[in-house]
Amino acid sequence: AIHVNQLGFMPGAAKVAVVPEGEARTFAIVKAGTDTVVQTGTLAPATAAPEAGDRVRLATFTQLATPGRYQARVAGLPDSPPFHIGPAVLQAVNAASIKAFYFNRAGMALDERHAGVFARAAGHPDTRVLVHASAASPGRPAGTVIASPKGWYDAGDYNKYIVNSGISTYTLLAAFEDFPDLFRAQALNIPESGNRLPDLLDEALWNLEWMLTMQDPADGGVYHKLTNLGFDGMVMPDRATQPRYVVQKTTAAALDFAAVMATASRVFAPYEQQLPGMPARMLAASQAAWRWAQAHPKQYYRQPKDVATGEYGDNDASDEFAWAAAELFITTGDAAFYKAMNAPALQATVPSWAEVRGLAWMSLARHRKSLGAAADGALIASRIDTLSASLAAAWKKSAYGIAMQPADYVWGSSAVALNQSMVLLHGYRLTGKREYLDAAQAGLDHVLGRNALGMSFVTGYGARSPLHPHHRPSEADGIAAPVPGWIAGGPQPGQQDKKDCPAPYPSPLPARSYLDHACSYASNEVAINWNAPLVYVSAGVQALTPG
Ligand code: G3I
Ligand code: 9MR
Repeated sequence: AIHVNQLGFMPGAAKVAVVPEGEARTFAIVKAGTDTVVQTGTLAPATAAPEAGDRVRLATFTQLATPGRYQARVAGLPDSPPFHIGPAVLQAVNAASIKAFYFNRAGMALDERHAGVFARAAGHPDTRVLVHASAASPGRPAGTVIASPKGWYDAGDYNKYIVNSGISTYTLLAAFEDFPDLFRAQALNIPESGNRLPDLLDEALWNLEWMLTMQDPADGGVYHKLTNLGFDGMVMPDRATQPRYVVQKTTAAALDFAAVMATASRVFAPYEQQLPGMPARMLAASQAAWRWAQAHPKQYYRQPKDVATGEYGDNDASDEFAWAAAELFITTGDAAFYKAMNAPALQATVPSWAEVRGLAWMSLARHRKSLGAAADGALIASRIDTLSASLAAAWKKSAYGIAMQPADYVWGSSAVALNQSMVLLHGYRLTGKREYLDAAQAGLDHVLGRNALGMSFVTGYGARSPLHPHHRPSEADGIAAPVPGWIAGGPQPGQQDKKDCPAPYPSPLPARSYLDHACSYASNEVAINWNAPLVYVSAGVQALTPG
């Protein structure tokens, strides 16, 4: 089959489809459902894709810029799924990818006016949360009851994890910092819509307010997670009523918290009137968490024996230190924080929940014009440019025309592609090198259908998208369609859920090891840290693609 981004392209975007190796040497683009040819072209030479076990050719039709609905056609193959070209093609998926966070809100009933058929009762008020023995302190001995309401459920499960909330919330705030006009004009139909705060910031605030409650006011330490002892069954939130605990303070939680609160305090600063005192409160919380981490630099997460939920464990906090330092430097201007980053020794890498040094560099790049003299502007630019160049080199070599390498197919591979695109968009903003923008577009194309499975991984978007994500509300709500706007983790060969799945995976190959079954938490779960870069990239491609 021919694989293509199933939503479509901005008129000025690079436009590519993937065609299996065969007799044909040419392709055509037709008006969807007709024989009207609007463009023809030559297929590129076939190249091997080890991650997918096949050989494919690229069909490039970048010149086609006339808005419309099209299909790619190659002799001997079925036409591709239809796609659009137009300036608004990404608006709906961008809005839906943010609305997904609203659908995962803890402690709030989703009413019909905002949630439509996905309306549901409130779950997890989290107003009576127990301090777990692993988190006990003199002021809060084990069994102390605290309130820690709001926030988003992490994923397909109903727990709330600071480390993963950190990168997710940051990425939404970063999208706002980079593309404010787009988000100021956006209406998401969430309960806060119309309240003089952009909807994206209202959504982020729902989680920031929860995060603030995860800090122990006595010492600035931050609990790693708020969780049941074990995972819930496949039930709606209001039926999941196991006791909830805050578990262990960790260095990673404190530093991710410090980074996000420092970021939030500058993003919300212009909204002081709407949120009196909030920016200052966030900055103070950030600084207290930073001080706690300085005093506890190696409190790594160790899952207690009686706790079985997600770990988000990480035995290296050096990148979290650097990230928190960078955000505190940007927000306060205090050169001591830049020093603490140890910038000359810090490389840039593609971000993930466990690996956040790249976030430091992206934030510095974004604010480079207003940083104090302490910051090395040339170094900042070179870190982003070097990482972008290496991603672009991989993109050029890859058979499917993406930056993804076989080893990038890990748990949450969809988000690896999108975080690569996020880096590349920064590279493009910084250098204007067109190939960075095109490589970023390719990552978006990958998750929207230009992949070996021919699937858009975003629920409700594209001709073929996941129907059975590992997402408790989607399974338990009695509605056939999954909750829309969620990106599935995507293919990866680990198959850690095999024992829980009645159906076998179709293939062990990295790019094909995927099951559209609710059992498959290792390939078909949804998660806030995978949706956040979808928000960023679908906004960035929209805002930055010229013409
Ligand atoms: O770090 C190693 C690396 O050295 C090695 O090369 C690679 C090879 O597979 O594995 C890496 O470890 C992986 C780790 O993620 C770090 O990315 C593990 O194999 C992999 O099992 C682990 O997956 C994590 C998964 O939880 C299981 O712990 C995912 O990243 C993480 O996104 C996921 O998060 C879960 C939460 O725990 C609970 N809520 C749902 C959420 C999404 O599934
Ligand atoms: O639902 C859980 C999912 O959120 C996690 O990512 C995953 C891995 O930690 O675990 C899922 O829970 C499964 C558990 O690990 C094993 N028994 C079946 C559970 C799914 O219903």
